[in-house]
Amino acid sequence: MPSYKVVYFNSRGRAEPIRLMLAHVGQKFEDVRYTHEEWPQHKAGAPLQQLPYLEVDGKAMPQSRAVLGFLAREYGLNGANNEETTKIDIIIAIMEDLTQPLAKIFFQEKDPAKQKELFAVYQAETVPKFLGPLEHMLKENKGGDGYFIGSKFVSAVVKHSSKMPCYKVVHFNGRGYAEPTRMLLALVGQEFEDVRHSTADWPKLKADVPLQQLPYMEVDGKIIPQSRAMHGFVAREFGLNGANNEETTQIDVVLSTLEDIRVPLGRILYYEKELDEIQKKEKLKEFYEKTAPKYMAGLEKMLTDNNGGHGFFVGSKISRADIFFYVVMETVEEDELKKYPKLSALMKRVAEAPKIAAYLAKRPQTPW
Ligand SMILES: N[C@@H](CCC(=O)N[C@@H](CS)C(=O)NCC(=O)O)C(=O)O
Repeated sequence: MPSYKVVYFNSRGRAEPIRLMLAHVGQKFEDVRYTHEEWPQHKAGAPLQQLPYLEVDGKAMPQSRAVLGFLAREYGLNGANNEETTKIDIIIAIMEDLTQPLAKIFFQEKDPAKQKELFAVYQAETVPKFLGPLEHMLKENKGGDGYFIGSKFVSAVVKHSSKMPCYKVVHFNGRGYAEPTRMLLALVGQEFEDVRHSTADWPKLKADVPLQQLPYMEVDGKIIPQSRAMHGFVAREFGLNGANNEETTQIDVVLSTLEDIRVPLGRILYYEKELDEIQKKEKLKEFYEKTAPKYMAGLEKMLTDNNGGHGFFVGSKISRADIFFYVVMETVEEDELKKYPKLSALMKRVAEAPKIAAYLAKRPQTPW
């Protein structure tokens, strides 16, 4: 019997889905909870210097989403086929879109009156935008009287036909959230229609788009929203998501670590519109000094741990992890990436893979 230990603070937070999953499957675990006073003395020894992590027989696994995926696959709770797994990924991504703005409202905004105002907008606009489609997805399975995914689940996402599937990727005219999916399709030689909406057209299109946001993908006319669910679907479909649970989990760890870089960087570069050029520069300096190094060093180590870092993140061929890495590093400053020799060399290896090189040579040049 493997021994499990969940390490986190004394709260629900990012550890609770992991604890609930272990409780649900009846797997005993040690529930380690650090106080905020204790944390500094444990931080350096924690993988990626953050919590939560799971220890399985003494081996530490970081990134809550990767841990949850690992357990779900281990206990058969991650869908019975690619369509079900994709639906699960869509639901998890919706829950993230639903909860992410709350951090900004309650942790970043210090003025209580402003908090109240932002929360009212959140309840009036964000909550229905995501809960409406979730209710619909639940009802699609046994009228909504069971769970999101069930034994009689008929895929609402994609139905396979015997002919070549027809792919369409819909986004704005930028790389952004759609680029990992476009690059994976290019890598496997699967043609796709590359639909790019202008921001000028967006207000009149928005109401008819799934979850009122871009990107989304169409496969044989069936819709897959949420970028991570999109590239997950493609990666599983074409065998680029790891050869076993260990490899798939390692890919998830890499993806989540890259998200820990991409999200705060994207916020500074694109979303915090109130920042002037000087403030932006200061924030970027702080990001590159304080936030990026632990994740970049963590990635360099993950790469080095596989074949000495001379190949790819997982196994012996390019996977979804390397493609996502390439896309995120396109927004990281070149001089910062140069500090990590193995990662820099991987960037080059991915760019030089023949199908990727052909795709990069012909894709539209856009600022983001
Ligand atoms: N979690 C979603 C986030 C998608 C998202 O934030 N999309 C933005 C563009 S990058 C959008 O559609 N913004 C336009 C709007 O909300 O009106 C994903 O990964 O696909």
